[in-house]
Amino acid sequence: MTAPLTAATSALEDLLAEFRAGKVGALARAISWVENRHPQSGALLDAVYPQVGRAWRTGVTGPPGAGKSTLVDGLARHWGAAGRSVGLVAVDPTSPFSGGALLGDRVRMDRALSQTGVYVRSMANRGSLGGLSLAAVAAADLLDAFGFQEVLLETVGVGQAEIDVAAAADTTVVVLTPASGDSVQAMKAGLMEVADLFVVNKADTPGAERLQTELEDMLGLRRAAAPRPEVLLCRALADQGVAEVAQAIERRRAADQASGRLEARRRARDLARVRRLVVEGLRAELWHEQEIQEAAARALAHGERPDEVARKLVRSILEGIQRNGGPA
Ligand SMILES: Nc1nc2c(ncn2[C@@H]2O[C@H](COP(=O)(O)OP(=O)(O)OP(=O)(O)O)[C@@H](O)[C@H]2O)c(=O)[nH]1
Ligand SMILES: [Mg+2]
Repeated sequence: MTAPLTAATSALEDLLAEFRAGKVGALARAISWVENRHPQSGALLDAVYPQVGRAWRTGVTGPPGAGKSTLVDGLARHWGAAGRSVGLVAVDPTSPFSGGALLGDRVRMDRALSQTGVYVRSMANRGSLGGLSLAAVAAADLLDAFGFQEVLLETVGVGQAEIDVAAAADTTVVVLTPASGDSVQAMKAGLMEVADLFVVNKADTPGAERLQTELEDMLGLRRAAAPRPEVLLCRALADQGVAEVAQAIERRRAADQASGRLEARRRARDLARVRRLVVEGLRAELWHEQEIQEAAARALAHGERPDEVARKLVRSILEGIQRNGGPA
């Protein structure tokens, strides 16, 4: 067993050396490691952790087709032109009607790629939702540790996992469009709670001002105490209003930094991540245990109820941990 272990260690060391030397290829490989749950990905993230925390993270979320990629592309170009290095994680859109959305994203983002200092990485929307979120957040950490000053995270805001990813940012931008029902969808999906800033995109189409007013009214009712999100109009496709969105993001984070809200949010983010990693780790460790599966199958075959079986199993697992001296 010595040889494979040594090989794994040196693979990690080689990757780290190249990563620290600023090689983009090493960054790409590092992200693949976390995406594919490479056995050394935990050690990799531990090793770069001291360099994490310098970047500003902006999450951009919203319904499919709202113009998130177009806006993100504009923000990347805006910050790139201002001399800031930008790293971008786009969690692949799943909109069934677009089919070629990923390719579309790549084509639109090529403009950003051609700008020096902008790195774009797409991640596949596959595996468990929790796994996706964790991989995307880990990718953001890697971009941060690599030295990018601005880290952008694009996710489709339709499910809880995407909202979690958005909540993993320092500042969360929710993109909506005047297309009917978007404001209702925003409330339903819990996007109202995660948003630090609303962008009403496609303001060249009818109903944009009305949606802006609706959102402002809702925010006035719901969020009187917390800092109230600004609601901006934007035409991302024509690059109109994008600079204003960037400035609003900068205003918001300066305010959150001054108030201590940013620090609190980063702490909450780390805590949530530990919690999810623990759950995921336990699930991976335990559920594959042949014994547990067999015990569950036996109990069910004896007519025990699923809830009862689960309770008993949890109790016996905890007893096992205590016999072994408790958690480390
Ligand atoms: N009219 C109009 N169309 C826009 C605007 N911004 C983006 N679009 C178009 O809206 C469509 C979707 O844009 P994307 O940027 O791919 O939207 P998205 O939210 O990233 O989409 P998914 O990632 O698939 O959820 C594209 O055809 C864009 O050209 C805008 O300001 N006005
Ligand atoms: Mg997109």
